[in-house]
Amino acid sequence: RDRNCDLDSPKGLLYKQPGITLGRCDVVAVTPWSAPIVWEETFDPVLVDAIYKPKNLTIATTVFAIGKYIRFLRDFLETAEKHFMVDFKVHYHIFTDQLQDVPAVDLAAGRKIFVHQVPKLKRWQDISASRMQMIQTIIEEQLYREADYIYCQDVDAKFHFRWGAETLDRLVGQIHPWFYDLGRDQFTYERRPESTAYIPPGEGDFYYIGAMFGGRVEEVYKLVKSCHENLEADKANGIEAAWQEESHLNWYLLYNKPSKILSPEYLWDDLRGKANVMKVVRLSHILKNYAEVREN
Ligand code: 2GW
Ligand code: MN
Repeated sequence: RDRNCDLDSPKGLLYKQPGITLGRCDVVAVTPWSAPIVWEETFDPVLVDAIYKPKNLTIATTVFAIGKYIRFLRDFLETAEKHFMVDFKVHYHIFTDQLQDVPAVDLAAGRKIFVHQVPKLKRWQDISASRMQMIQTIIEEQLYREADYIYCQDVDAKFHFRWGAETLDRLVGQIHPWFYDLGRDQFTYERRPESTAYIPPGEGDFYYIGAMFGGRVEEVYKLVKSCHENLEADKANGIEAAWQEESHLNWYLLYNKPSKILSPEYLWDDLRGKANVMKVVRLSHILKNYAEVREN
């Protein structure tokens, strides 16, 4: 297995010369620690595919479909087959309490579904937070051997446009679509110093969404292990962070800077219409009837 991420120069591939003065001027495409922020027109998809395809990578994606959320799984998978890492080996790892209701979806060659049974926890806060521990376990038991990259996603979303290899990197965070244009003082970080997810006023880069994080398997392992330990430490102290694992994820990514950041194109929210900075919507959270899907 090729675990080496060096970019080989693709031979004989024609593409536009990289510019050093032109480019998108309406968005920031690099962070102050020099990590790319990925937007349409900041990369050439043909070039990106030519670089990554020969590496024979396996990309795992985890998705949880517990209780009523099983209803979102078919659209997630069917649209992923059209737009998510097309022509790459993708292993979907589905965590559910309803094995028999996992839809049969036609998968392209080299793509597979693995189903893992998990219990249905009573509190929704525990359902979303328990993902950190379950992802840690699946990495230990299987993904260290079987995958190069792992992307962890919410199920209540649909793909609409290319979501491809331009997202691959060591440690990848996703800008939350509700906060991308706000100041750090408005981010819903955990603000109580008693929590291990505490972020003091005056700190913070972006508000990252809990619905998507990813990267090299060994890097995501460190992330989920840390978040899981901090969730447990808080529980032992009788405190629960404002947005559960999303708060811990934000703490982790503030002090362990991501090497690549995805613009809101990569996770938008149907509630928000379309924003001018966005030339495409690649994946969006669907409108859902919260009261109905969340009652037991
Ligand atoms: C049930 C009641 C209330 C909330 C969630 C659930 C629930 C979530 C469930 O019954 N079954 C289930 O499989 N889930 C999984 O958790 C599912 O994969 C879902 O996409 C994910 C997160 O829950 P969701 O989509 O309702 O959360 P969001 O999108 O409204 O919220 C964001 O903030 C959350 C903080 O806890 C998470 O960080 C989430 O990732 C964010 O998108
Ligand atoms: Mn969601």
